[in-house]
Amino acid sequence: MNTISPPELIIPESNLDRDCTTLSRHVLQSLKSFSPDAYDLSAIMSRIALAGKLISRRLSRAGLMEDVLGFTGETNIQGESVKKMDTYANEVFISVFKQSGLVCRLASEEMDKPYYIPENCPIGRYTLLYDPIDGSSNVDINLNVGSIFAIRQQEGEDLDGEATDLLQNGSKQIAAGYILYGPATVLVYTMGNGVHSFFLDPSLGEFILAQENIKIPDHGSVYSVNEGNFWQWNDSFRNYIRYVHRQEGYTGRYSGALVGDIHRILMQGGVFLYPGTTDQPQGKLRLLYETAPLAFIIEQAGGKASDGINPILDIIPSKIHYRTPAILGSKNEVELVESFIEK
Ligand code: AHM
Ligand code: MG
Repeated sequence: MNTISPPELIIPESNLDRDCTTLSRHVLQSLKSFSPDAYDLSAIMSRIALAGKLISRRLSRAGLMEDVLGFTGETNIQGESVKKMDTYANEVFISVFKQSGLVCRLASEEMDKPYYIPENCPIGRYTLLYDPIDGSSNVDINLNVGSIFAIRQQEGEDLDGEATDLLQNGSKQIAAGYILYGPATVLVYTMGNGVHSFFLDPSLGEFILAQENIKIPDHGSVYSVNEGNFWQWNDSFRNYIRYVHRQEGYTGRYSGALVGDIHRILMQGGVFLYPGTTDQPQGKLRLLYETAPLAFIIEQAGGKASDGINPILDIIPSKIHYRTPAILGSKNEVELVESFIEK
């Protein structure tokens, strides 16, 4: 039989393959399936990527445009002043899922109750949980911020609109990740099969594979915590910090924006902490769209995520905006913090 041999390649195949490994292709590749579910997840990730591109574009022009920086004058369900970028980014995520037939319901830090996209609900049974702009106090000073997301299956009919089916532990997350808006825009995700990162190539407008199966080192020199709260913590955390101050080799790094701090620790090791305080015994961070997605990432990378006693992924929230103390990072560093906590 006559076969036509492929033309000789001038550019090494591996380089081209990598350049062509976009986020949506990677999702299909890593699910090893062309099933409808795999296509759904790939399409959902593409829409999240589009949200990331839109937010990244607006952030990069923020200082040049009217009405991007500063506050809206409103307060969200958490009692926090809302920034204009918070509102914009929240609406971007809703908008990218309109007419998608994919995500029926979205729940975010900026919305009291979940938002339904009715036209998607007959076929789209997924819920997107997200923090549209995390660390938004950094926006006005041109420092890094991030978006955090998780995808869960909608279970049951949610007739009362309270979304009680979401009040389950983190093992219900089908996928989770974050987008870091730094000098470059980076998207990191997991679907329970390792942690993978993608850089936004502005000339292509695509997220291109940067690193597969990222592993967090077991040890790391960085501890990342707001030490301004020192006198509001209980003794366990104060004693841990005193210990760290006396040890050689530790260094403090805290940007006030969780995604950047976690990304540093994912890549280089260390530990991030947001303990409970006297004013807020559960800490500041919310489980469903902040700590649970990041815990999924950290654990998939071989690290550990705990509230001091229980794994974050085991915690069952009592409400959508439920908060939890958080200790995330290298396995040995998280265990060191836990060793100071009285059970
Ligand atoms: P936000 O979602 O309202 O921006 O709050 C979350 C942020 C985290 O990114 C960051 O780790 C933390 O709040 C900083 O809080 P603090 O200023 O209390 O240290
Ligand atoms: Mg947040």
